[in-house]
Amino acid sequence: MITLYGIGWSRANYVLFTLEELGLEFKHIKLHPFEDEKNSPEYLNLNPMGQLPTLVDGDLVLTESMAINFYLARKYGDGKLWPDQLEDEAQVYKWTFFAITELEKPCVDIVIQKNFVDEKDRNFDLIKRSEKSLIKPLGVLDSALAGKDYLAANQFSIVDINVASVLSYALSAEFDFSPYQNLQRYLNNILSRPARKRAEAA
Ligand SMILES: N[C@@H](CCC(=O)N[C@@H](CS)C(=O)NCC(=O)O)C(=O)O
Repeated sequence: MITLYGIGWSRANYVLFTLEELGLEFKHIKLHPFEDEKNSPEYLNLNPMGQLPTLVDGDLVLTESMAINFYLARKYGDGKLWPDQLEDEAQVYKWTFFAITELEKPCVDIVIQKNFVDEKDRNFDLIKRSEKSLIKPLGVLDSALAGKDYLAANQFSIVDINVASVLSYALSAEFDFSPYQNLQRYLNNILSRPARKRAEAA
């Protein structure tokens, strides 16, 4: 039995997308990142960082959203979300690490400031710095997607879930992707998948 901890709008959304894409049954415990329950001794026992998400699958307790997605894709994908060739697998690692090292922090900072902080307390400098820091990596990603629908092996895979999910934070804060036409097309395509829609409703 699979259990996922983490409310849908937290980074648990990356994992929900994967679980839905694979059609897996799971129990969803909607822990909230800003509430105390995530610091209960029971939860800290699973995730000593007191963060979301955490996945429990039988005896395995796994934290770190991207590691969880890699695990699910390899264990349950049956060839579906994980490319066969080593060279394509390398692209899965490359763009996933790119997403969490170059894109995720500014995207999360923007969404927190714009969607969770009252306008009078909003850190506009942080928003500006975050938007600026996205210009170069988004340009690189946009170029990599020229003439392509997916980031690895010309097929939908876990890396598309990972990258599009990270960028969905910026989209939800109405970040302007119009200078990045390839990326905009890509995000529309990946984030309109039925599994993503079901994940958003979870
Ligand atoms: N690197 C971790 C980050 C997890 C994380 O920061 N989660 C946020 C919610 S999106 C959280 O739990 N924040 C509450 C806290 O850090 O106390 C992952 O990808 O799983």
